[in-house]
Amino acid sequence: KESRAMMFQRQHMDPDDPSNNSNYCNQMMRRRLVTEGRCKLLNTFIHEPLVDVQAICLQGNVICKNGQPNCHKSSSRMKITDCRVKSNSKYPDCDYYTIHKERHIIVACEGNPYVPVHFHASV
Ligand code: PAP
Repeated sequence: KESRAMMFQRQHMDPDDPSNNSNYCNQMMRRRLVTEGRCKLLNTFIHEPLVDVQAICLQGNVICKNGQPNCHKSSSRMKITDCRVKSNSKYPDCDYYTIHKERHIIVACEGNPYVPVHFHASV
């Protein structure tokens, strides 16, 4: 069975540089099986080495929006791509805007080792 840590990597990690291709999100959301069952409204891919993203779990601790205490904010900005669904897209034909940003990111971490399991926000 896929662990929460593996699910985070599948849905959010892409250490390659941001793509020029405006179809990036349509392809990645499908390839990484993020659109199984519904068109997820917003999903973020992170273009940084996995070790640098895992290290966020040792960086600034913040309270998550749901009140849980296990959120952590990256001390540096990271290259990310936001995939935001177009309002006219109809499952299973999920159509996304591809939006590149450089932001601090907030992830929730769990377990031993303490690793990212949920992408919370970019700020
Ligand atoms: P996401 O990364 O796309 O946000 P999401 O399904 O919201 O995915 O979160 C992934 C897992 O992190 C969830 O576990 P589950 O798949 O077994 O349901 C969620 O419960 C877990 N999680 C851990 N800590 C938090 C937190 N502070 N806030 C939200 N989800 C959390």
